Amino acid sequence: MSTRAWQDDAIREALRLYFIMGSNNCLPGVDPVQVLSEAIRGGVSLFQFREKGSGALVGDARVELAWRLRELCREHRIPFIVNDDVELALEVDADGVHVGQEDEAASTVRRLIGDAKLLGVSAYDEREAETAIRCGADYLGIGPLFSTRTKEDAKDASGLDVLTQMRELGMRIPIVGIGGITDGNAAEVIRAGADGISLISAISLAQDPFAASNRLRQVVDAAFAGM
Ligand code: 3NM
Repeated sequence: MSTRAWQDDAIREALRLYFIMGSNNCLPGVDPVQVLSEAIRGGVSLFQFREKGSGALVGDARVELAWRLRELCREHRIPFIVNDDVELALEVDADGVHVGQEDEAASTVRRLIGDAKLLGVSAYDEREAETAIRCGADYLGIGPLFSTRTKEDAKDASGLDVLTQMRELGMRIPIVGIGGITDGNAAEVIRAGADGISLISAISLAQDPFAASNRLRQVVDAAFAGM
């Protein structure tokens, strides 16, 4: 029997509007703490700290930002996930870790974080998804579904068929779509079989992160209500 602390239904609920951000994803001069605060107010249901790529903070500044965002999530009872850094996740007592295919192996991360924390794994296709499930993933991030300019080494967009096929194959694991998701395509992602949408720029680069996340949340909730 699984001893995992997180049940699938709670994970699905948390995945609805999954916001990912690092300081380098924000508009120049904008404070990431302010962006996350507005985004939570607008309806974000989970946050992933991804301080990665050109211009990312390093060392103490990175850890300090992680603490501030972690505290904000705790205050609002939003799960806080760290991208690809088990040590940081344990230091700030994050709710989980998310790894991609090029990061530390999912099975290793599961061993290091134990069963009390969430493990998210990125996958591009059914084969990667099956491997991630075997390695102990609690949920999958499937993408890029649409083209994205935010991830420097992103693969070509897969389109939505990959989600439909995973569900047809009987994969019941909680899934969040990623890559190029906006309020214009979010509903299709849900209808194709995802439990939620994860995104960076649609909120982090918005002039009004509250309005952007509020609109995205409404689109997702309406898509579920119509199914
Ligand atoms: N991972 P935006 S795509 C962080 O396909 C990330 O695994 C991806 O940013 C993957 O919402 C991506 O701005 C970037 O397109 C998502």
